[in-house]
Amino acid sequence: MKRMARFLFAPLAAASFALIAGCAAESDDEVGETSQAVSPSPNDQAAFEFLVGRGLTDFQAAGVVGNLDAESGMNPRAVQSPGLGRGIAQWSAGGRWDQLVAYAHQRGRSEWDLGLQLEYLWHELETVPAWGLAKLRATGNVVDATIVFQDSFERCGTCHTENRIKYAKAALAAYGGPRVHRASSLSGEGRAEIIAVQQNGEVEAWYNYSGFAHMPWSSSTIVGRGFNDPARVRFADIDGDGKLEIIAIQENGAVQAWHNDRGFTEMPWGESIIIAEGFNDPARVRFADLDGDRRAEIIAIQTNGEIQAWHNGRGFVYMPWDADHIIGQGFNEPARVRLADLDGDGRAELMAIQTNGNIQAWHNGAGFAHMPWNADVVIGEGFNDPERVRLADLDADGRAELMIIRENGQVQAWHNGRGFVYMPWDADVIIAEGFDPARTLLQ
Ligand SMILES: [Ca+2]
Ligand SMILES: [Ca+2]
Ligand SMILES: [Ca+2]
Ligand SMILES: [Ca+2]
Repeated sequence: MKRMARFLFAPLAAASFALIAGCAAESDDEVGETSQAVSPSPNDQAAFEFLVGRGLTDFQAAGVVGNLDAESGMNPRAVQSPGLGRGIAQWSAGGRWDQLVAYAHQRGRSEWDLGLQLEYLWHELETVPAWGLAKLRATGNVVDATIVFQDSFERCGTCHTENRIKYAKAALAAYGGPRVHRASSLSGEGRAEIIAVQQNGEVEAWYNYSGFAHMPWSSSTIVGRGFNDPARVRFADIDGDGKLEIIAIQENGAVQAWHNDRGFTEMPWGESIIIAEGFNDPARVRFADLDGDRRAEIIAIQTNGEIQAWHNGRGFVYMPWDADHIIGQGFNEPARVRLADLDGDGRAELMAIQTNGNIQAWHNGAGFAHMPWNADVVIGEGFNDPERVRLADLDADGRAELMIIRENGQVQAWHNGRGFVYMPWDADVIIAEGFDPARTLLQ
C-alpha cells in the first residue's frame, strides 16, 4: 500500500581531510576580515535563518554566522587574492571548494549561489563528524559556539577570534529571539500563492504581493507543463530553503520532485529526483513540516485509517526519509484530512473536516513523534464539502488562513488572528474568482 518501499541512503560525498577550508592566508589577506558585515545584512539574516531551520539554537547559528562574516563578509562570490579561499566559508580551491563545485553542478546549480553554499556547508557538517557539528550542538553560549566552529570547521591559522565573536554577537542581537516561522511558498517570501493546474497540463501560479487582501495577486506565470492530472500535483519544500518544490505522484507510485532554484519565475526548476516510491493512490499523499525544520515530511493516510509520516532527515536528495511514525488513527476518508501550521510555531497541526461540517484541529505539541497532538479545538463550522477547503498562510505571519472555493468560483479567506484557539478568524475577504476546486492549490 502506501508504504515506503525502503530507506536508501546515497553514498556520502568523499571528504578530504588533507585540505582544510578557509583561512589559508593570515589575517590581513583574509577576505572579509576588514570589510565585515557587522551591520545586519540580508545574507547574514538568510544564513542565520537557514541554520536555525536546521535545528541550531540562536547562539549556535550566530556563532557560525560570525565566522562566515570574518571569512568573507558572507559574500558567496568572495575570492581570496592572493590565496585559495572561495565563497562564504572560504573553502580552499583544490580541496573542499572543488567538492562544493561538483556538488553544485550535480544539481544543476551555481557554486556562487548563497543558498547552495549554505546547503553544502550543512552537508559537510552532517556527513563529516570532524567538522564539528556534534561539538557545535553541545555548546551553551555564543562565544563557545563561535570558537568551536572556528577550530573545528574553519581551522584557521591566525583567526582573529575576537572579530568572529564580535560579529556573532551582532548577528545574535539582530536576528535572535522569538521569530515567526514562515511557511514556504513558491517565491520564498512566505505568502501563499494560488496555483491552478489547467486542462492543457500547464500549472499556472499567481504571485501574492499583498498578503491577506482582496485579490492580492499580480501577474501569473507558468510553473509546470505536462501535468495532466491535478490530483497528482503537490508543492512542498523538500530542502527547507523556503521555496516550494513541485512534486508529481506518478502512476507507478514513484514521487518525483523538481528543485525550486529560482523562486517565483517561469519554470524555476533545476534538478529532479525520486523522493519516494510505492505511493499508488495520490489522494492519500500529503506533505507537511511536522518538526519545524522547514523540510517537509511525507505523509500517507493509509487504508486502515492510520496516518503515517516519514521524517525528512536529508533534504533534497534521493529518498531523504530517516524515520517514520504513526501520527493519527481513525482517519478513514483521506479527502477530509488537512495539515497546516495554525499557530506559527513551524509545526503543522492536523485537521479533519468532519461529516457535521466542523473543522477539528489537533495541536502539534511534540513535532515529529508518535501521535504528537496535545490539544484539540474546533476552528470552523459549516464546511460540508471537504474538497473546497484550503488552509495556507496568506500574509506570512506563520498562521494559516482558512479558505473555501465556492460553487461560483470565488475563493473566500478568513484571516487567522489568534493562532490555535476556537474559531481564530478575525476578518474575511474574497481573494480570487473563477477557480475550480478540483484544479486549485493554495500554498
Ligand atoms: Ca525548497
Ligand atoms: Ca520537517
Ligand atoms: Ca503549529
Ligand atoms: Ca496568516
